[in-house]
Amino acid sequence: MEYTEAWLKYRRLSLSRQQCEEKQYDSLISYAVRVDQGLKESPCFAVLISEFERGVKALLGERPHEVTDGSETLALAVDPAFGSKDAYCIDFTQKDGFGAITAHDVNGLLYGVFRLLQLVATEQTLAGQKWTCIPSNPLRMLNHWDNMDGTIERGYSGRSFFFADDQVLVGERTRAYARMVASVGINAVVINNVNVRSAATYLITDRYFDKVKALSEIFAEYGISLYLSLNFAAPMELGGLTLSDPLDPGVISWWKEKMAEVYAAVPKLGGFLVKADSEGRPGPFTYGRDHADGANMLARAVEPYGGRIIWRCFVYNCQQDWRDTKTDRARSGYDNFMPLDGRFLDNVILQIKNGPMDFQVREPVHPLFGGLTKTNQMLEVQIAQEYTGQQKHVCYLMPMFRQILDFKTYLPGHEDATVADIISTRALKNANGGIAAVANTGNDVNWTGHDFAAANLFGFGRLAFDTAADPESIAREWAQLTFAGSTKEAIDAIVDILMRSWPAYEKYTSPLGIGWMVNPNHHYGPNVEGYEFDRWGTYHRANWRGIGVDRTTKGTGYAAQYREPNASMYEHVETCPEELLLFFHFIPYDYRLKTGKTLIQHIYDTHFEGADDAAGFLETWKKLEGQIEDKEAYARVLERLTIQAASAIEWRDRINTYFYRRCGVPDEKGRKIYE
Ligand code: GCV
Repeated sequence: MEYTEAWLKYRRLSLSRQQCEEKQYDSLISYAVRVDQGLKESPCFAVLISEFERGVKALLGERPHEVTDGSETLALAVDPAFGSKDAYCIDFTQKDGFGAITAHDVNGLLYGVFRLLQLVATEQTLAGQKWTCIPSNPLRMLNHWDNMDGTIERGYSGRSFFFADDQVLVGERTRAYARMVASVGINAVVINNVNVRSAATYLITDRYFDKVKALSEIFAEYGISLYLSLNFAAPMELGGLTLSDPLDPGVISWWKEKMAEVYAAVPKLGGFLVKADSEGRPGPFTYGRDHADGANMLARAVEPYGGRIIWRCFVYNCQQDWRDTKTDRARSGYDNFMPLDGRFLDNVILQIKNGPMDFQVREPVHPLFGGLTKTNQMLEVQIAQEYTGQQKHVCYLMPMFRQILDFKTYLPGHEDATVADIISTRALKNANGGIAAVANTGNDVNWTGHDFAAANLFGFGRLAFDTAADPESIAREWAQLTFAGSTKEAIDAIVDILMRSWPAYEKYTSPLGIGWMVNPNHHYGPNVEGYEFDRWGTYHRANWRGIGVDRTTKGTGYAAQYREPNASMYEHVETCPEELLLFFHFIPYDYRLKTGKTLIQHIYDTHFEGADDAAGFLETWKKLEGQIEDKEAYARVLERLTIQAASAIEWRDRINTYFYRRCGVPDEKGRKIYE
């Protein structure tokens, strides 16, 4: 087996005929299609019918047949009057024994089919039930950081299945991938790393057009638009120009011609993702231009083809001096982009990381959300677990993402607007918006290295489609689908581990929002001062008195970037949420938290608790031996949980020892802390 079917196993149900009838599964067997002839020719239509037939056959043992004489028990219909783009409704309430999936468009029907199959695979009763699903976000995107040599930047699941040896790969796995991510509503995919170097710069040349086009066509069958990451210096590297100045007429016409060529060869291309002036990548700053100049120049070039430019706001000074306590990396996104609000064209979307630093286990929400009022915005999260255990540790991220999406921004004129309201375009009524995740897949047999990391891929799709979805329900559905055939006790235990995994990881790693206590470069494992004296702007400032970064008006002033009342909330120690206390304030070790514990005791306690939690996950899993149907998956998870339990002990001891040595305060409970 080269790869698993992840949550698309469709294991044959072991229900009696009567049970199937009670749940109304018998109505899936004869279906009619109510879709205009023109739409039937769309690339997605054949796929959705074959998915439907294949899924029902696998689950119920009988292949459904299409009827045209009005005798159907299920209707698959497209009705443009229903909902909005990609919306669908699964309705089993209308008349006895009859059901329907009605969708706004063919893509919506595909999502409806996948969802119906997932409902059946998890043995939900259809009779009398209705599911109306209108996507929260226009763009639901995965960003792969795959390099053309086959490596993956921050990849923890093997090598790329999009590239090897500077070639684009198009094969069975491409289709299996598209099918898998479409089944949870993903509609856009960037296949190459945002750090565009060497061969990847040539993806927009005829060296690769055939393969890129083939990929875009497979994706289109699953309702997915293909995007590419772009090298801002391409006019120099490909075109032989002496500069890439976005206001230079020669550069402007080079891009215009280039895009005409690209879209003639790959007409289905959705657009481009751009990392500019960040971590050594080229950008408009070199020419004294700003990011609106850069993004708009590209946006004009792709506009005739309906293309979009997704422009990242991860722009900061990565040559900082640790002695400088005024420059604050956290401020940089806002400082660079807030003055440009309103200057970006309609087909530009700013892609903003969830927090102001870089995907730490806990960060405040980026202040550009709620700051910007006239700009299309996308949220960028990371399911590749760069700083959250690298898919060796289980860390289910949907509870974190829900907190981010639910954060109240106090956007002027929309006092209740959350991040979800902004990116969905509900609050700003913008043309474009959505959510992107840095993807966690590779060519490992289970796609994601850790089998449990697939819950983040599945969950991201679900949450992107419905930002109000409940993380625990998502986890349960994923576990039931992926571990079909396992005992109920096993499914309950998996859900319990997933739901406790982010808090556990947070407990045994860096405390109260401070982040960054990892080994430099690869970012795995504890190293309390690994980034303390480096150039990356990632300091915790621990000394013998306390720890934390003063980001109040007396410090770097970062807290003031938020809208009120968030700015005041973060400014004051008393109102700052404690999980972010050290992100915003320097706190002495003897400071008493709301629990009554001192800061130092809190650090000791959480580190003992977190390591115990990780040990508990392993114990639970060991007890489930024989209850997980897929023996290979059982063994793989066992191996990862063993690694995690050992690593959590290393984290616990290093962090506790570091702080004990700093302040000399013993643990109140007298547990072993190494000298
Ligand atoms: C793709 C962090 C990561 C880099 C990544 C960068 C980004 O710095 O460590 O690997 O580069 O973020 O998001 O551009």
